[in-house]
Amino acid sequence: MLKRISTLVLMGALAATMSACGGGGGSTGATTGDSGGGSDKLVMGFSQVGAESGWRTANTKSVQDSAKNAGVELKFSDAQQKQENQIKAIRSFIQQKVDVIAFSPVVESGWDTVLKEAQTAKIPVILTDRAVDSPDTSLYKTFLGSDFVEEGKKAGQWLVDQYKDEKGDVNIVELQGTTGSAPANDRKAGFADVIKADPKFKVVASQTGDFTRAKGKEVMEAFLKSNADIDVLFAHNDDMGLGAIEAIEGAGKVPGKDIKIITIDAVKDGMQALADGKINYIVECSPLLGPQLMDLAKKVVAGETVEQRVVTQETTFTQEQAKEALSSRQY
Ligand code: GZL
Repeated sequence: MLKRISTLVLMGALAATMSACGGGGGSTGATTGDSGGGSDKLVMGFSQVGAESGWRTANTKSVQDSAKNAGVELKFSDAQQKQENQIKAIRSFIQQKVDVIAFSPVVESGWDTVLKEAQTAKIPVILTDRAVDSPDTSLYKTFLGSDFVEEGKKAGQWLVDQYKDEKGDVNIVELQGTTGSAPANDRKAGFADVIKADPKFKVVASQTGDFTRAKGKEVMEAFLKSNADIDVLFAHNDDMGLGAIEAIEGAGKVPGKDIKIITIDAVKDGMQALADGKINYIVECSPLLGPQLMDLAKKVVAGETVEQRVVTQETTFTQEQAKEALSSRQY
């Protein structure tokens, strides 16, 4: 009997040790991924915004493929664009004692409490893709993502250059990204900052399309009904621009000609529309953050100092450049 009890005690101790070392094992309900079971792999809890756009799908693939290539055990959670689901997932990662937490915050505000819980649990956090507006930058180790203000400025500058000889008003409608999100706030600000140079540029309507094709089409239909003379559409992502194209064609107008269209992302469908002349200019926003994320995670877990801000490199595309680039696009 004694032998049996001692064996059980030993097995219990072994199981406890295994679950502590890699944060493996245990189902959280909110996440998917390799159950692991205490391997010595680095364990990352990743909370993704959702699957709202082509960009997001490509970003998810980049993170998942990079985790596999880097030998990182990934616990992945899709929040369906709801902040409360991201907060639940982060709490679940804390309970599982993962080695590092990474997430793309769906909106900028409301993260301090849960990030403080991660800090108390001594689990480092990496922001990827989108930022938070907390003044306490000790709550995360680094922010890897694009400069959205710069993206908005590039979109505005193209418009200013295209219409430099225009004498009359240039009526612009704007499809904003998800309300409260960093890309929506910053792209809007960057664009407005550039076009304010000339009062002929008038934003006659601006509303969220939530980064989705369906909502972009719905809002553009409303814009077309309430504005007789639209010259330009600025859409914060390709997907809303593609939805708007359907609305513009449904109204008997020619996208890219009757209404010039500027979008941001440069996903394959957007680049195809640009090559076809239905979109006029795209500012790239790369979703391929996976490799850099895994590299940063390993450094952070090893206690190395990393830059507080890592800006992804990206470019812009005209119609001709899209025709050349299409065949080699990764997303
Ligand atoms: C930008 C990213 C945005 C994309 C959209 O980094 O957060 O969210 O521009 C996506 O396509 O939905």
